[in-house]
Amino acid sequence: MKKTVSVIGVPMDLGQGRRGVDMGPYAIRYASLKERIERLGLTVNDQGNINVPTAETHDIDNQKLKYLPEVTRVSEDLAAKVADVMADGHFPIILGGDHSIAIGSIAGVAQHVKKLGVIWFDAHGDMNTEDTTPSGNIHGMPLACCIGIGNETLVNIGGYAPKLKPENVVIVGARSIDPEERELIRAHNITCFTMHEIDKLGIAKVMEEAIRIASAGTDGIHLSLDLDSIDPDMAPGVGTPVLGGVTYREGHLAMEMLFQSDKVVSCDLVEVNPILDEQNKTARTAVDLVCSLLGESTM
Ligand code: HAR
Ligand code: MN
Ligand code: MN
Ligand code: MN
Repeated sequence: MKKTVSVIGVPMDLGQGRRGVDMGPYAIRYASLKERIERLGLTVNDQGNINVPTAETHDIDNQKLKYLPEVTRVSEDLAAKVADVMADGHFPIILGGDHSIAIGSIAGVAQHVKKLGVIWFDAHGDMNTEDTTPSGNIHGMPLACCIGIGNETLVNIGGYAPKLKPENVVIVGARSIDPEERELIRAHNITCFTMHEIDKLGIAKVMEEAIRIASAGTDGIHLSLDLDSIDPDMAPGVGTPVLGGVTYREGHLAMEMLFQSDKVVSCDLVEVNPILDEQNKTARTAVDLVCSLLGESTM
């Protein structure tokens, strides 16, 4: 585990349709992110926020890729910032914002860890492209972009593509996948552990497999943690809650196993929407989970 954590906020709400997710970075900081991580003996370097344009000051020109120029600009800025802190030897924690920010964060991480695995903790697959999207919301597309499919501009953020090999990508916690998105997940041979597999095999077995697949032939794992993976009882403050999610304890065991693997090099905490939340519960869940990822509850 690296000794310095760099926190980068991305108040992005242009990748989806509901107001408030741009306040996610503030809500997560308010839930004592820095203090909690410092208690683990790590140094926390808060790098502030990436500048994100205000939705009201821009028009939507493309209904299949809403706010594409704005999302592109933020993704490039974020990729550069993440690459910078990785070059300093830090562990980046990127605070969303909606999940479209993973296009930029993974572009930055994969510049340093060229053979990168990803564990995508999410109720959704985020594997749509401009041709399959039912909404035009870019937060439903970031995983596709990272494996090199979809809009060319988004695929080439950071000036290179693809960022990931599908064989090192694992989705965990899925329970809401669009029909054409499912076809893409299958066609690209991405491993997807839905809630069905978690129920049947148990989270320990699922994570053991997920870590094995994301580690095979790679030099590190990026965790992209969408808080809607967690059941709405502990994570109600998300734009697209889906019943029947990962429980609080399953989430913690998953994070603890990732810590013990010693493979994780970076992580995203995304989709926290304080307007939809109950007394900042979702941000507190996010902080609890990231502390387990960084070694809190193991001996
Ligand atoms: N699959 C749907 C779409 O593409 C919904 C995506 C949902 N969103 C997220 N991302 N919260 O995980 O629009
Ligand atoms: Mn530094
Ligand atoms: Mn997502
Ligand atoms: Mn999701």
